Amino acid sequence: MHITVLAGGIGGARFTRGLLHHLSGIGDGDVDVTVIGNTGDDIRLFGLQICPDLDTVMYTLGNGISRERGWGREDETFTVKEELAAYGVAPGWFGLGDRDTATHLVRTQMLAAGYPLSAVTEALCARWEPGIRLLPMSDDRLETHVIVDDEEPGTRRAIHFQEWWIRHRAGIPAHGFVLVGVDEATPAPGVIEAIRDADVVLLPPSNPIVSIGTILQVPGIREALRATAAPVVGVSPIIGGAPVHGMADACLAAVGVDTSASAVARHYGARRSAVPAGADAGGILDGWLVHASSDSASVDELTPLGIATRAVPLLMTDIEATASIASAALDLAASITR
Ligand code: FO1
Repeated sequence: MHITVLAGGIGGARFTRGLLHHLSGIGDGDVDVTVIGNTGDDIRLFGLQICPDLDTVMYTLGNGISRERGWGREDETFTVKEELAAYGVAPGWFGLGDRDTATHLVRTQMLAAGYPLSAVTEALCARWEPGIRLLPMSDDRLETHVIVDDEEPGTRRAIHFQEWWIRHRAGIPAHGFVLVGVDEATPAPGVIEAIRDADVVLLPPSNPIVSIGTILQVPGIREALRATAAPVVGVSPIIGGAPVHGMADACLAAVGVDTSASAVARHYGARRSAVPAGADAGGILDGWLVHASSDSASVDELTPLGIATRAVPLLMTDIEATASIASAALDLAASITR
């Protein structure tokens, strides 16, 4: 059985860890999991190519993640960062860890030698053994930039997503997001096949705009999701009107989507309508999990739209709770017939 997961950073990594725990718990050895990772968060800093969401998935599943931060390495130090600051080298707001820097050095060196990002990611995963196949959404260089107000009233400028996210804590209004490089980008090798040949496609509670939404912008990926024979089931990142982690509400507001479990599902859109049954509805979702019981009303709202919806506890408080969510997503997928 092939399961394909489209993941961003912390939420996607935690969900996938629970999915693997569930699969090992039911002794389902003949299941393989492919994670298609978001690379829109990538940033070139101090000459290093940094891939936050790929590294967060790799470190989380490889047990090297900082449990406290959810990103970067356990037992981390920041001496290089301090020394760069002593030289007055900007930017000072990015948390560049020393152990993490080794990952960026290997990646940058391999990219410079001509290896594509997918080969680099495979090489890095050889050390971490995440238990999944981790594919970047594209081998092409892509960056999410955020449109914010400039000094002059009425003027705007673009800043890198990481500056908006880390330096500004998503606290300055975003007027939109631009995926720089997207027009020339193609999916990385294996990405389309992983969606086409999947038995189930899962959308974990990652940021629907700047993580999963970014993956969907790579030419060919949305089309592959709409065409796959696999049921596509998502997990709401919004519980009771608020994101549990991160700042998805600021991202949703930027694109005019309400911060609710229902609004996110409608944003993804139903793949097939309920009436007339099976007609193309233009979206990518077949199933959706919402939090019981704060969002149970979404079930009656979304089901008539063609999105099979169930309410289950969605707080990923520990690996057992997360495994239960993954199990519920797989059960929902199994109940969805083509
Ligand atoms: N997130 C922060 O809030 N502060 C940081 O200083 C920071 C540094 C960082 C370094 C490497 C890395 O892989 C991730 C890092 N993150 C940091 C998370 C990063 O901003 C991710 O893009 C977000 O978590 C969104 O997925």
